[in-house]
Amino acid sequence: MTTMTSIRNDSRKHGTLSVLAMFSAAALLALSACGGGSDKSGDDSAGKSDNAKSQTLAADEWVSNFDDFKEAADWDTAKVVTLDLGTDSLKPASLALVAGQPYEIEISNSGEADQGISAPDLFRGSAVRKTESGAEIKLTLFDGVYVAAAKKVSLFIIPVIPGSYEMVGMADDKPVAGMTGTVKVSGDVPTKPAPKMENISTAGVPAGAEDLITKARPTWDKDATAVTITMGDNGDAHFYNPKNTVLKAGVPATITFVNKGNVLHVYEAADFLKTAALWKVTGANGWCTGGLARPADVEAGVETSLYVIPTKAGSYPLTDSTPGMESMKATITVE
Ligand SMILES: [Cu+2]
Repeated sequence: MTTMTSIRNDSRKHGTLSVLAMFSAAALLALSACGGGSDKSGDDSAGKSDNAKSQTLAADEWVSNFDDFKEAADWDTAKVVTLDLGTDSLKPASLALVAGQPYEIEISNSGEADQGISAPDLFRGSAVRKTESGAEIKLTLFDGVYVAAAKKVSLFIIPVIPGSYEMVGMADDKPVAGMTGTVKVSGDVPTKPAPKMENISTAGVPAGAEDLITKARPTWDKDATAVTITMGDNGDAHFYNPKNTVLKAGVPATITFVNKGNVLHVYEAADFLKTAALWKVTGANGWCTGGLARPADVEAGVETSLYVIPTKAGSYPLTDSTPGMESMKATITVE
């Protein structure tokens, strides 16, 4: 499987899943909805249903080329929309968005406890760039955004597939009765770029991840290996400390990246993260749950924690491929 290996390496180099996703998308073009202009696939049998599918989000589909939307968008024109998590209510209970338009959804929590929203269908049908939760959090196919009491989290998102999507208010990992809302995405499916719809199984979330997390969550604090990886810079020398972090397969791990340096550093550990079940990634103001973690920026003075369960033994690279950061090389070893 030389081809697969080279694709994987390539995707790691670029720091995102997009290369891998695009290759798979090309192969699946004939089978999946791709918006307008997909006729050239030459597969007549798939043509008609493609069109219908491109108007609504089919079960188990997601916008796999989210990165194309992120790159094409002019984020200076992002519309700011606010959503408050109040006591037992979402304010407003309905958000009206337009497909293809970049948004910053500013989610505040005026309640007294930590709360969040779960909206996995909206996220599947959108290109989600990131959240800013007191740390940059980049997740693929995640399900929830949580905000600490009295804090704010920004969600940078481009809705892609029009439709009506449910938001469910969450506290203590449970839906809050009556705390529901709707995101109505109007307009047409964008064509530049056009969405590449894939089955969610192509996203690379390890099989059984959700069950592993559900079982581990109640006793996480007691069971988890807590490790801190410091990111630093000393003149031209940039580094992670320690050089090797050892985890155990099947044992929950809370990995905290702390940037004690003066400049922004990135964690890239795609090969490791593809084998890890993910509970959440946290910043000072909130966190996001589920899916697959992608490389993210950690600004000077910031810390972020990844709650994961490694599932596969191996030695995995941790790098920052930003030019000038070549000295940032470390290893995550799973025994
Ligand atoms: Cu760096």
